[in-house]
Amino acid sequence: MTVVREQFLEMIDVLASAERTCREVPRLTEQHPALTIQDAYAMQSQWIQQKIQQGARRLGVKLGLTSQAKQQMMGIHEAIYGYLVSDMLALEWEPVSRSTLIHPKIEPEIAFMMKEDLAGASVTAEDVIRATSYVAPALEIIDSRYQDFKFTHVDVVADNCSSARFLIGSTWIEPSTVDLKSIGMVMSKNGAVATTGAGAAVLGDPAEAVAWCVRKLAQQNEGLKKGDIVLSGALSEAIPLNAGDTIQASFGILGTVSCHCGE
Ligand code: OOG
Ligand code: MG
Repeated sequence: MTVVREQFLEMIDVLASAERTCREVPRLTEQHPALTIQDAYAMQSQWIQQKIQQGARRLGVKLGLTSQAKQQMMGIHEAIYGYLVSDMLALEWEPVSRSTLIHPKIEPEIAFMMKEDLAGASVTAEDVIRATSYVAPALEIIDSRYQDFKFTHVDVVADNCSSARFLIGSTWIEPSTVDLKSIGMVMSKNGAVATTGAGAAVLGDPAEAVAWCVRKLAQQNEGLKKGDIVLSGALSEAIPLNAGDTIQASFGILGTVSCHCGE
């Protein structure tokens, strides 16, 4: 049985209310096994439109499952993308409130700031570098709305790829001046090393990952916009985030970014 578009609204309501009330919900595919990946991207886009109508602003795009570590961790072997909106932006000097989240995890990423629109089915990593004003260190807090943080490919796409919050560090570098592949990363939690990674973990090159995303967006007649922030995907696995934790990710020449989690 195919899923009709009217049912999307009900499913979006389930996810939106899980987010609002900080309660996990069953995976959508349990009740709707016929949902396709196209349905999931359509639903994601409808959910974001709803957030924008309710006053949020589009801030950019995020990639997910771009590293082998993350694909293995989640058992999904393809990259995914979702959208970033203004109520997801968190600041380094303000604690992130644990009680506004369900079961958050945090992961290190490289952010791209776009200086021009970029769209098209044949965009390359070189095009991405040319269209980027700066790269910066970032942390993403993911918070799947699903029970036990477990999902299928279709479920996670519909859930806007588990997006919850993100923070951008203050070292901004022109991308042509760094080799993003060879950037090393160490993420620590409360002073102890938690994970390590490298730029090359992100589909071989974070710029390549962003190019993949632009080509994928082209299938929906979408693209990146001037001013967009793009999170290119985690460089390592994500770690649980609890009240009282201080997380710092250091990216060598790309600087550091930190996050404190409050009650
Ligand atoms: C999906 C989102 C993954 C990343 O950077 O790989 C992601 C998830 O693991 O919940 O944001
Ligand atoms: Mg991520």
